[in-house]
Amino acid sequence: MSIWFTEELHPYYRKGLRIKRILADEQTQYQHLQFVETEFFGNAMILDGIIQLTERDNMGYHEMIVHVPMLAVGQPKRVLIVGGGDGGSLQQVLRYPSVEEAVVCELDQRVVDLSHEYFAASFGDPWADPRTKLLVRDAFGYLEENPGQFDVIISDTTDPIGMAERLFSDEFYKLIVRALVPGGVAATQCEQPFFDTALIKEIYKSAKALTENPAYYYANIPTYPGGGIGFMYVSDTPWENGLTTPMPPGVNNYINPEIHKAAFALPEFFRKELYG
Ligand code: SPD
Repeated sequence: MSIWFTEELHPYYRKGLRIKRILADEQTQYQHLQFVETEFFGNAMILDGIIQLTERDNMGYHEMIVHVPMLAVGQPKRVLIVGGGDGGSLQQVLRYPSVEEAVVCELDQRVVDLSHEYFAASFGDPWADPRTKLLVRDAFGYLEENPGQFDVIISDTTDPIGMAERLFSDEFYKLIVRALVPGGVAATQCEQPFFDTALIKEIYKSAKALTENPAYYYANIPTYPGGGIGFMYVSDTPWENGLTTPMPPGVNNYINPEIHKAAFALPEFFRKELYG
């Protein structure tokens, strides 16, 4: 018998994964949290019916959301991850010997606890690293309290639905840029060019009003709608600065210098929409 999990983030588009078994299924204080073992993609985390990551293809997401801003800065010391309670971005951030502190501001402790259990084989235990500081709280207040503090900020969030909607607002981008040191870089989860063109244009407008060199880039992740997801690079520092920075110690499974550069090349329909 086969069991299929079907995601319907958009009312006109569905995708499915065949699953072997349900590992955890609970309603937390904030959301419906599920972990499943899939046939092909390893363990997966699902929030409110939307696939957040799988063991097999998360590297495209985590390596790209982390290394593009980190390499552009060069020697990042203080890093903030907004969301990211699964530990995947944190694992990549901690590869940099220059990092002195990695703050993770995650709202839902259960995401951290269950990811620790079900993604241990993929992410190890980044929470045990002495440089890690986990804050279980809303990121808005934390950003407000910490202007000019971070070399890199990574917004590793869910989709803009319900309480996460404001993580895609102009107000949020203003707070992020305010929390960066001069020349610091933020990279944010910024949805899908086909399905979310209008939203991405709005976010680019905000980023452009706040910084000199924002840009959109993309990664292939088969389990996300449309087979991939994009990121907004937000900074006065050009992303190209990162092309000549050596990769941190450890193994990459997605990013390499060619992918790094090519990720900023956009399909023509979308390039025109975004950059005119
Ligand atoms: N449509 C799915 C978008 C998921 C983005 N969040 C991923 C979290 C991985 N750390």
